[in-house]
Amino acid sequence: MKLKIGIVCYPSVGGSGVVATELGKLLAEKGHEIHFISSSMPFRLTKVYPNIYYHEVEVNQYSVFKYPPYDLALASKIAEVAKREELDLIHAHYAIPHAVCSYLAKKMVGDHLKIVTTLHGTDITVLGYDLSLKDLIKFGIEQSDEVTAVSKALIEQTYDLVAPNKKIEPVYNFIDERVYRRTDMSHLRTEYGIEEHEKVLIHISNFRPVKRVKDVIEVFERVNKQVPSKLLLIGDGPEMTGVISEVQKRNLNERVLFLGKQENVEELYSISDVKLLLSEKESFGLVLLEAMGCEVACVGTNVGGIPEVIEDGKTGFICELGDVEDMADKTLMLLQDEKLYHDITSQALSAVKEQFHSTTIVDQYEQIYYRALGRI
Ligand code: GMT
Repeated sequence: MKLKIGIVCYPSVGGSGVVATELGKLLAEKGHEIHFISSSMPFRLTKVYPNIYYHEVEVNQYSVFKYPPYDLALASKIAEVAKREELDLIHAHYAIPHAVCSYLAKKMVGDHLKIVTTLHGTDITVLGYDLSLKDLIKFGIEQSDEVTAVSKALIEQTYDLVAPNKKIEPVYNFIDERVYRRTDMSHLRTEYGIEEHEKVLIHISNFRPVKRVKDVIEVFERVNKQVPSKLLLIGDGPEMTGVISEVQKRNLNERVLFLGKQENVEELYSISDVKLLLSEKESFGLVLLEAMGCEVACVGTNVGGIPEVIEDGKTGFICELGDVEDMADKTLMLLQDEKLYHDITSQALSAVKEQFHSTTIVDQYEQIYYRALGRI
C-alpha cells in the first residue's frame, strides 16, 4: 500500500537532516510519494526523483514582529501541503518545533492526518539550557500518533527528563550502503601530502563543545608520537578557533589537516584508518556508522547511544569520557596490530549490513506508519 508522506526536518548538515533525507529517498524508491517540508532544500537531495517533492517554508521578516515566525509559517505550510496533496501522515524529525507544528497542522486539516515523530536527541538535550520547554516537548511527544528515538539510551533519557505518557520505540539510524563503502581513493592521499607509511585518523562533526574536539587533538598527539600519522578534521563550528590554537600550541600544524565542511565524506573515510568520536553527548553517532561502512575502525566514548553502535572490543572500542590515555592506547592497538584491525573492521562492516541495514530500518519505519494509520 503506497503512502503519501510529509517529512519535516532541519535540512542543514547534521545527522537528523541526513537520516530524514536518506529515509525519504529510500521510501520513494519503494514507491511512496514523499513531500519534504523544510526551510531549504535538504542538502543530500542532489538529483531529481520523480516521486519526491520539496515544499519550501518561507519565513518573512515583518516589521511588527521582533522575531520571524518560523514555527507558524511551518505549521501553515504543513497544513497547506497536507490538504492539497492529501497526505496520509507527517514524519516530524524533532519533537520541538516539528512535532508541535505538525500537531497544529493536524488541528487545521483534520484528525485523519497522522503524526510520527522521531527524537534525535538535540531536542531533549536542549533542556540542559532551557527547562521552560519541558512541557512543550512532552506535549509534542504525547500528541504524536507514534514516536521513535534513534537509540535506547535516548529513550531512557527522554523518560528521565520529560516523563511522557507515551510508548517510544527505538529505531536505529542507517546509512545508504551503496554510498558508504571503501573505494580506492589513494590519489587523495597524494593530493593531501599523506606519505605511504603514515596512518590517518579522522574526526567529523559540527565542532560544538559537546563533541570534545580538543580530546581528539590530545589523543592524536599521543598516537603520532609512536606512529607517524595525520589527522583529518572535517566540519566547522563554534569550537574551531579554539581547536586551531590547540593544534598550534602543540606544534601539530604540519600533521593536522583542516578540510572544512565536506559532502562526499565516504571518499575521506576511504583514506582513513581510525575514526574518533569522543563526545560528551551523542544520542547515536551517525558518523560512526558511515565510518564502519567504509571499513574504518572506530573509537568512541561510553556516552548516550555510542555503545549501541560500537560493541566494545568487537566492532570498535569504547572508552570513558575524557580518558585520552586509554583512547590513545586503543587507537595504537588498532594501528599496530593488523589482525586486530582486520577483525574489528570486518565485524563492524557485518554489523552495518545486518543490525543497521537500511532495508531493515526503512521497513521498521514503514510498519510504524501503517500502525499510525491503523492499517495493520
Ligand atoms: O550531533 C549534532 O550536533 C547534530 C544532531 C542533529 O540534530 O542532527 O545529531 C543528533 O542526531 C543524529 C541523528 O539521529 C545523531 O546521530 C546524533 O548523535 C545526535 N546528536 C546528539 O545527540 C548530540
